[in-house]
Amino acid sequence: MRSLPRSPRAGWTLIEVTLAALLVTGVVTKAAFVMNTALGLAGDQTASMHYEDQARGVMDKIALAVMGSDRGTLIPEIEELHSDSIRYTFSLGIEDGAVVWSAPEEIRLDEQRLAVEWRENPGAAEERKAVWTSLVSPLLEGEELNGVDDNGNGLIDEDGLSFVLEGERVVIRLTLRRPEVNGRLVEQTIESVVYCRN
Ligand SMILES: [Ca+2]
Ligand SMILES: [Ca+2]
Repeated sequence: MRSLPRSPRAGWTLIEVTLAALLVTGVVTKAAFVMNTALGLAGDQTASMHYEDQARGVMDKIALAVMGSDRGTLIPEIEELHSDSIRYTFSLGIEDGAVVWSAPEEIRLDEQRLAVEWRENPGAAEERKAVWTSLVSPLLEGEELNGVDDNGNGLIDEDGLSFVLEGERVVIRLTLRRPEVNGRLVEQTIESVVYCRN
């Protein structure tokens, strides 16, 4: 993200500050909302803030990767369906008049459905991988595996990490969760809409 140029005048008006804040948050997280459930005990609120920070950090990494990718290289290509993984490549620049492409990369829910994994050259001998979080919920907050859209977001039985292509937009949804000592679940859900740069 680029920082906004400073105003030559002394101080910003409230409207300017509000617009700047909207622009900055809007670049990465166009439509973000956080839902908290299963809260109530004193310690839960602190834990909730911790997971919100972590969820935002992971979402920022995913969103930046998708924003930097080339729209035409995204897999899956089918629109409107949710997927628990996304593959992409991005331009490294122009050399001798031709675009030089990156190695393929993938962000996915791992096979145990607990971690967000980033992989470069997925499945190949030279695969590199990193785990971005291992606190993913198997299903998105409020969703149960029953063939019904329980949380009312238009998707049926969507995973704790999901990608939906809608034209030029990619909608990313993520729920992190951890059972607390007393057995209560703390969940944090973030939804971001990003546009590919190319
Ligand atoms: Ca749903
Ligand atoms: Ca369901």
